[in-house]
Amino acid sequence: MTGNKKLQIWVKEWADICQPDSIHWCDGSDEENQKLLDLMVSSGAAVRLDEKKRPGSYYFQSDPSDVARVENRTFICSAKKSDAGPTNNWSDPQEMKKTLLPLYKGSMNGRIMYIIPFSMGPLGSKIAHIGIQITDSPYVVVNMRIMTRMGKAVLDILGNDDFVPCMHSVGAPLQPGEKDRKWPCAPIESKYISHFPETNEIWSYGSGYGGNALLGKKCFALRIASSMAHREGWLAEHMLIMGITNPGGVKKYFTAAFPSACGKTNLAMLIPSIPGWKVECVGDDIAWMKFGADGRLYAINPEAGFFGVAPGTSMKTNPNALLSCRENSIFTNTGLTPDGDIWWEGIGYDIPPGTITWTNEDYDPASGKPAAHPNARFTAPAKQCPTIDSDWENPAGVPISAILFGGRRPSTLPLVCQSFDWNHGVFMGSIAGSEVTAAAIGLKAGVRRDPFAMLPFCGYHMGDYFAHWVKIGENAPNKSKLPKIFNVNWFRKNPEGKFLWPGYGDNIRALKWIFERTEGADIARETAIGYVPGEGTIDISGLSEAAGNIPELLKVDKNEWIDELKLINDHYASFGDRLPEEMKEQLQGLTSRLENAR
Ligand code: SAT
Ligand code: MN
Repeated sequence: MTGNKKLQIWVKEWADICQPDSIHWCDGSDEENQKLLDLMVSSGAAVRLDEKKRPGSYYFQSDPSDVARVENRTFICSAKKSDAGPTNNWSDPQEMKKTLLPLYKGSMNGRIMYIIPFSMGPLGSKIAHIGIQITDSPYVVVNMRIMTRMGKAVLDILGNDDFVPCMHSVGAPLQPGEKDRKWPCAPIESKYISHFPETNEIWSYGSGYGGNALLGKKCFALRIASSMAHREGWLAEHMLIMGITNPGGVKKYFTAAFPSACGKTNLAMLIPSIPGWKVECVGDDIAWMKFGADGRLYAINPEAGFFGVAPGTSMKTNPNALLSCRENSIFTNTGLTPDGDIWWEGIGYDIPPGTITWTNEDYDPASGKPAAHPNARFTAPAKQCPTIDSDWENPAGVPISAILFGGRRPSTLPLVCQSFDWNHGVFMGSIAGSEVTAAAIGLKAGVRRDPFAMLPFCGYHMGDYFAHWVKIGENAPNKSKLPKIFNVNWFRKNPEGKFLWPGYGDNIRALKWIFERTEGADIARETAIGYVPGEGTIDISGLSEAAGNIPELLKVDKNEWIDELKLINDHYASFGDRLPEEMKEQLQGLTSRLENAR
């Protein structure tokens, strides 16, 4: 319990509305965790995995209607619609609360209301923030225990201070005597993932899955935190944080933002293919950054775990991710093998006979249905990552030397390119995106812009967000100490549609060039779009086939860029008068540099 008056009142108010059978304040202990897991095993919601194969780990299957974040049911409820901007679903805050209150009324009948105190970031860090989540899902509690620092210690640190209230219900009250479902949730049309950025509140209803329900992650650490950061002058970003050490023992930290399906977790846990280089992981998804007393930008990973996409993760593609979930982990919507282990497509070995699919059916290759849902996830403690950085819990954060943006671009964007300056780097972030095929998104094919990889995660107007990044550069205590900004593209293809770059561990070759550029090395060639590697400056030692592709990978094609300008103009038009002058100037600058280019 707590002496915090605001917290006491808040919990009482919600208990009166949701009418749970009882209230449980989570202390975060091993005993509590085990009790909840045992409870879910005995109710049939969870399967305990084999103690030898997967110690301390559990398996869940969600409802087939509740398998991912629901962007069309995610709302930013600012007083003015214009403050949510063109990239968010908006609803009036009062209207949204009027819609939701009747849904929450009695929504916890027959259930326990759990109170989860959690810290995003190392306990006591000046960059960290505390949230309290109310939930009626024990699955959420055991996941939040991995993904955040959770429990009594957080209440002790909170004292009488303020916190971010995160309200969650799966929206499936039980009648007296009614048997619970394996994965309770509400139908899609009554799911609401609502954010009130002006009052720092989150109201989530109807879903038990991932970012819809583990409210510390996308809802707090990105949507609410980005608007707090906007007001307070810091950065809350959808970025991995990695440490990179050269053979001489010099260590630097980079952050990187990529749209989904670009291998962000793989990059965070990369195993370098060049001898002597070392990459360590601070975080794989979110970075909170503030200037330190020395004028450098410092980043913390607000999370304590990985909520990673399982399919495609193998000892070949990402051994460190696979090793991170070797024990004490939670698996959701993977396949379940007869010997009590998990399996998914792309795990690197054949499916054991008798495997059960995520929909709880016998796996049948003839059906064409996968064993694991494509968005199946592992929840694993970050400290179990073999390459976790020794400073990953440093409350001061780690000093950032470079910021990377990227996307899947089969053409146009070179392997790596450095911005001319901070605002040009902000421009690079603002036009980031991936080229998608029509089938993949059910929309028209083309470049899907995902500025700063924040499209579904920015809690306010995206144009104001660009302006905020410009302001961070302007107000930097020491401009020469700002991180350098780069764009990378691992996905360039030849005209036959074959990837030119091997990716994975060989991405260290681009990271090495970036590392050297942050030290001012004279290894760049100036082009209309920025600095690209000069001839012979990408380390190709031990790189067989792809070495011959380097000229193509570094090509800046004027005609492709003239086409790109049209697309950028369309993209920018959507931000109307909130597009900062500085970004218009960047676009103009690029246009005239291209016109003058040979
Ligand atoms: O489900 S989450 O939002 O936590 C993960 C993701 O969609 O990237
Ligand atoms: Mn993410």
